[in-house]
Amino acid sequence: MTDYTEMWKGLGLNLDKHEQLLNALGTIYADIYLSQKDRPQGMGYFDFVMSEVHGLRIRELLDHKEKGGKVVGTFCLYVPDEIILAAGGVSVGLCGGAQFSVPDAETVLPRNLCPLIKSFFGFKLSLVCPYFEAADFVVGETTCDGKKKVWELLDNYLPTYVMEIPQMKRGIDKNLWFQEIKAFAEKMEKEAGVKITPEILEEKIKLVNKKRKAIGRVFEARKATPVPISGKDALLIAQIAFYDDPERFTAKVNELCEELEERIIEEKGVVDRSTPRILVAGCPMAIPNWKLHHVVENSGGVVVCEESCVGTRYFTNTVEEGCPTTEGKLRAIAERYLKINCSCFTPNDERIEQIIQYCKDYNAAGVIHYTLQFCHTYKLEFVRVREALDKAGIPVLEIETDYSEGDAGQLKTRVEAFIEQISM
Ligand code: BJ8
Repeated sequence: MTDYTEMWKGLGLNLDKHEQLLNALGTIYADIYLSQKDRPQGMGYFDFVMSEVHGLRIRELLDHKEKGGKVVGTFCLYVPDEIILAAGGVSVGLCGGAQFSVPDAETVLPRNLCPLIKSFFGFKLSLVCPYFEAADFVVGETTCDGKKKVWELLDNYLPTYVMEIPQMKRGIDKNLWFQEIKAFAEKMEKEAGVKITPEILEEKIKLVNKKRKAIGRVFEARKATPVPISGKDALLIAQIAFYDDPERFTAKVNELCEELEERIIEEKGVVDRSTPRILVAGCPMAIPNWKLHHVVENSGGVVVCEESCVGTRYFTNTVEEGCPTTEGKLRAIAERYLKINCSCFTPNDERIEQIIQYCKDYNAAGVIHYTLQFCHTYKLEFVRVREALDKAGIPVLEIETDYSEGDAGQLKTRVEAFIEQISM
C-alpha cells in the first residue's frame, strides 16, 4: 500500500479526522461490497478504485494541476463535463453521501436541511475530502432552494461559480439555458487560459457520449432475468463515473459489460431468477450512500434500475455530434442537458412517464421511491408519481430517510414487508 500521508498533509487535510473517515469507509465497504457472492470479475477494477479513492486518483489530479490543468468540483448533473474537459480541466463530482461530515455542517447550517447538502458542506468544513481540497473552484447551480443558498456560504471557503438552471422548459428557458452554457464555456476559458476550439469540443463530446453509452450498456444488461449484476455494484459504477478518468472508466465499464453479456447468455445471475426486482426512483445517492440498496438486497430483493442522477438520468440522451461550429456544439450541449428530468423543474411529467416505462423495460415488480429528508421537490413530486403508479397497477413504497443509521431497523422492516407483498 502506498503511503499518501505527505500528499494529504500538502492538501491541508485534518489528518486525524481523515484517518477516521478512511477507516470507517473501509469497514463499510468490506461489509456491503466485498461480502457479496458471485460478483462479476470486472468489479475488481471498481474495488481497486475504491481502495484508492483518496490516493491514486488524487495523485492524478495533483499531477494534472502541476501541468497547468484545472480541477473543477461539481454537485449536479446539469454542469456539463464536456466543457470542463474541452478547457483542459478535470471534473470531479464532490461527495455528499456520508453521515460522517453532517455534525460539522450543522455547526453552520440548519439541521432541517437535506443531508446531501449538509454532507458536502461538512466535508469542506472538516477538511477531510481531498477532492474538495484539490479543486481550484466549484460549480454550483440554482436547482433546489437548499443548494441555491448554500453556494453563498460555500463561497466563503472556496471560490464558487453558480450556473443558473431554469425551472421550466419553455422556449425562453431554453434560450436562458443556452446563454448560461455559453457563459460557463467563457468562464472555463478564462480560468484555464485556453480557447475552446470546435475540434477539442467535438473530441470531448464524443468522449462523454461514449461514457454515457457504456453506463447505458450496464443498465441494458440489468434488464435480463436472472440479473447478472447486483444493484449495489451497478450503483457503485454510476457513483464512480463522477470522479474517475473518463477514458479509463469507459474502457473498464465496457470490459465489464462483455462479462455481463456472457453471463446473460449462460443465464448466470447474482440472484435467483425468482428474486423480486425493484426499481428505485428519486433523489441521488452520492458516494458512499449505499444504505437503501444494501437493505433491499439483504431483504430478499434485487435493485434492477435507478431512476436517479446515479442512474438513468446520468446516461439517458447523448449530445449531438458533428455540429460544425463551437456555437452549434454548445447549443447541442444545452439541448441534451435540458432533457434531464429533475424534480426541480415544473411541470415534470416526463419523469413520471419515464418511471412507468422503466418499470416495463426492467421488468420491475415494484418501485421504491427514495426521498432524502427535507428534499421538498422529490417529496412533493411523489404525490403524482404515486398516482401514476397506482393507475398503472405498480406497487410502490415511499422511503424518506437521511444518512444516519437511526432508522435502519425500521427501514428493513418496511422493505421486507414490501418485498413480501410484491412476491405474492
Ligand atoms: S439534477 S436531483 S443532482 S439537483 S440537494 S434536490 S436531494 S434537497 S441533488 Fe440533484 Fe442536480 Fe436534480 Fe440531480 Fe433534493 Fe437535496 Fe436539493 Fe438534491
